[in-house]
Amino acid sequence: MESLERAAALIAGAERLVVFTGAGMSAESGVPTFRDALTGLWARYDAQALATPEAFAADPALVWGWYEWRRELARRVRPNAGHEAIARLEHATVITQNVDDLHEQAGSKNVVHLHGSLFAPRCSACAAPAEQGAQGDPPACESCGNPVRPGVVWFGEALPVDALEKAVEAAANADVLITVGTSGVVYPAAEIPQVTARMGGTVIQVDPEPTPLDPICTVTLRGTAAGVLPQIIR
Ligand code: BV8
Ligand code: ZN
Repeated sequence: MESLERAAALIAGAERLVVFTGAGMSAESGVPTFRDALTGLWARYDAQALATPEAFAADPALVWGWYEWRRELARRVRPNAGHEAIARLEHATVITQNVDDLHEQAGSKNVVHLHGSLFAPRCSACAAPAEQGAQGDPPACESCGNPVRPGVVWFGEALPVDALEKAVEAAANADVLITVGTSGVVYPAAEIPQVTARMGGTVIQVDPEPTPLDPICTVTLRGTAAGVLPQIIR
């Protein structure tokens, strides 16, 4: 059976479906992936160096400015046909590494953010949620006066325990997991599809490039999120 047909049949027959997404999911909405060279003002920076507590401590205004730029971009873009196809899977658990809200904008209800969100800035000291759009580079916390930080998980930081637990449980119970647009190099997120495979579930991958997840995938579709997902999600 041709791969697209095989993937569509596996998805249609799935009882406990999980969709695991990375930056490639948002690429066709106009959001640069982590590995795309950072554009324009940020071209000379490396995302992995900027996305750390050390970078924020060294230069809060620079790191805050980068996230404000990404938040404004995320606010302007719209879900693509891939997000809309996933939103048709009403009972699926969507586990995303992305910090945009495109799955929610497309209508997905059960979205787990492993790496936080651009839309949840919080105080770097008392963790009080901060007003989006508060003035300052970065703004000062209204409760304790300390700097506000982006609400994302940086390299070297632990993932939110509740999100990780929910994701591992969903992946362990899944009979089918679709992994879309992730390079599968960042841990522990990259474990998620591997948990499904280890527990005997079927993994379907959608990515234009080879990834380290290839060996655990029953079906790999070499294409893009917006190009492939509407063909396999009926
Ligand atoms: C932790 C939020 C410990 C921030 C992100 C050495 C070996 C192994 C591990 C480590 C190591 N040294 C350090 C580590 C741990 C580290 C890690 O894994 N490092 C990697 C680089 C080796 N992990 C951590 O630090 C994690 N924390 O381990 O904490 C701990 C434990 C307890 C207590 C204290 C501490 C935290 C990691 C989270 C970092 N934050 N994002 C922000 O957004 O700014 S990670 C970020 O990059 C993304 O969220 C994503 O997870 C990751 C990779 O990005 P992808 O989504 O995969 O995107 P990428 O650009 O890489 O690839 C795009 C893919 O899409 C490609 O495959 C491409 O082909 C495809 N594509 C392109 N276009 C399309 C497409 N697909 C479909 N359609 C298209 N159109
Ligand atoms: Zn505070």
